Amino acid sequence: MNNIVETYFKPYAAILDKQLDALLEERPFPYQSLFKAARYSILGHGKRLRPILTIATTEVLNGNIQAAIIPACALEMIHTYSLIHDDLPCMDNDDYRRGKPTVHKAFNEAHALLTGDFLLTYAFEILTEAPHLTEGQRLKLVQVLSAMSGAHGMIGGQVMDMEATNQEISYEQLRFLQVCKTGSLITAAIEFAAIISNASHEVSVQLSHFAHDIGFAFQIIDDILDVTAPEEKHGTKHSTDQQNNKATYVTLLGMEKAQQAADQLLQSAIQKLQQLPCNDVSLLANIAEFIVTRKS
Ligand code: GRG
Repeated sequence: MNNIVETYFKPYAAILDKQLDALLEERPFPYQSLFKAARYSILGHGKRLRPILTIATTEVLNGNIQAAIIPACALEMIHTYSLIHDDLPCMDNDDYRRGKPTVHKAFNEAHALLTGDFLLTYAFEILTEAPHLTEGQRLKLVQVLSAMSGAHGMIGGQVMDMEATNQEISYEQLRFLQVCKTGSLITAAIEFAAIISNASHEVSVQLSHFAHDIGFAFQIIDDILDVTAPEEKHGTKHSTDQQNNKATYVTLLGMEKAQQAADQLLQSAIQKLQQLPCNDVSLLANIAEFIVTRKS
């Protein structure tokens, strides 16, 4: 039984929460509502998959885990900003996220927009000051995060996703848009660890293939859960993809084939791990398995 959630996710989620709490400390600023909304959106909720992938990959590569904490927080800030903006009425118009009202419902639309903007800009600020890293490593982290979250990564993916609403798209179009939209930040999480650990070019490339497989599997399972467990996933009884009339792996492949595709990607990801020159890759294999077997 894969109990990686209890043994790894929960302890590191607590460490990440403590760090995020300190980074977003609420003080009597005249604009303190911004910090209130940021804290509301990011603290205490979410699986923390991306930051934990950075920490776990750093551990597998024998890197300095302390050096991975701030970069991991930066990733979670970018991820949270993307969720806040994605939930806005001009995009998916969702009322619930992470088991509670979305930021624009709990505050208002302008606050949600600005809170997302704040987390986006703050992520880069904290990266430039991240401890235990050289200037060169910080610069590479900034390069990777901006590339993966920008036009050729997450934002480009979101644009394709928006334009595909109410349209028939092919499996290949769906795969490409999801690799950009969802896969990019998962790739960034793994590439972060390679930078922090000074991994060789060959190891970085092999890890990016692993990241591709788990990112792809993550999205397929996300689509399955949208149908089978919408309440656990969104806090509502309805499939948001169906409501928004979006093509998903489930609508294009059917439930059974979508599950088979995720299982195959898990096997492929594990094979890639086994080719790494590392003593023990079981931590990453367990996280890959969690991605495919999770229930929310
Ligand atoms: C608005 C710039 C902009 C980008 C949005 C990634 C994204 C692009 C939007 C998220 C929409 C969405 C629900 C995509 C499906 C995959 C996904 C990212 C799910 C949420 O990630 P989890 O399951 O969430 O890791 P938690 O809450 O656990 O962190």
